Amino acid sequence: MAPILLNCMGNDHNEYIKQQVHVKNPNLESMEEDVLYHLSLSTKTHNLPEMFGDIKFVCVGGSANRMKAFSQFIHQELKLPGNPEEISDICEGTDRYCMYKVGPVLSLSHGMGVPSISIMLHELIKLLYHAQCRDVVLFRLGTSGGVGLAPGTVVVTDKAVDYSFRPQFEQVVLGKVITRSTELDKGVANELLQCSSELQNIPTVIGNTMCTHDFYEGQGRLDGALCSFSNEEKLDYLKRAYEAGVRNIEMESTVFAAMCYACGLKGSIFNLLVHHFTSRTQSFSPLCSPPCSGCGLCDIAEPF
Ligand code: R2B
Repeated sequence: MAPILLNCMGNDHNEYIKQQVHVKNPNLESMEEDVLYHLSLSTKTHNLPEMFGDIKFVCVGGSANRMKAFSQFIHQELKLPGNPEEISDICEGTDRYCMYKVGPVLSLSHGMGVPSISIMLHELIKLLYHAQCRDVVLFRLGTSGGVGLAPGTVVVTDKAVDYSFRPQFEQVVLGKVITRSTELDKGVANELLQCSSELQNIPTVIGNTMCTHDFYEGQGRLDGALCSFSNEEKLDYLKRAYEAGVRNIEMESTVFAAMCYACGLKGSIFNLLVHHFTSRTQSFSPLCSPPCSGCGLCDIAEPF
């Protein structure tokens, strides 16, 4: 048990426990050292409570450059002292992920796809636990493809769903499939929607986000190195996804939601749509907001 907990007495005890970051692994208690290998940090070589104990918001996104730019933006927004250009990468000992801390905000990259974000999340959640962080909210700020929505729209995720539109994440553990809930924090999602209503020119909707394990065939694209279906079959699948409430497709949401939920963290996801899926062959369209009707793709971004 973290030493700080031993001092916690009285009526606030339950609230205190609720706000803590939980890990669901009894083995961690007896380990002399926990090496957060892909973050290039360790409980022996770094004072994690001192470095990270004040973290309240963790923002994760796929690209290293984008998360650096985001941390510089937050630095300016929070009017922190120092030069935002000089913010350094805490994980510079590894080139797997990057991490920037600006006041109470941590900004991390997670790469592409479930395996990549899952490794980062294991180590991030242990980091928050070792640092004795409390009352932390995690956001995934992603890019994705829209279903029946124009590029430039932001989708705040209601439910993160799998390829069959089910709100669950399947993990293979010791050869068996374990199913975990992908419930996200409704309060944070509503706050995000509320904030977006105050921003002009950024249409924002709430909807289900489908997570796939592949960018090409897995998302019904016709332009990968392999394609085992027709355009009609693709459109039929997208139509069924739309009817099940899916408004965008990406590659990380279900494991993000499942790990946040299992560890008692408030998790929320919002994705900018950089393209949509109703085009005949192309994966990408320019980011047209409002729809330009000149790129040949925007005009078919209507709901089915
Ligand atoms: C969105 O963009 C990436 C694929 O281009 C992937 O990480 C995702 O979810």
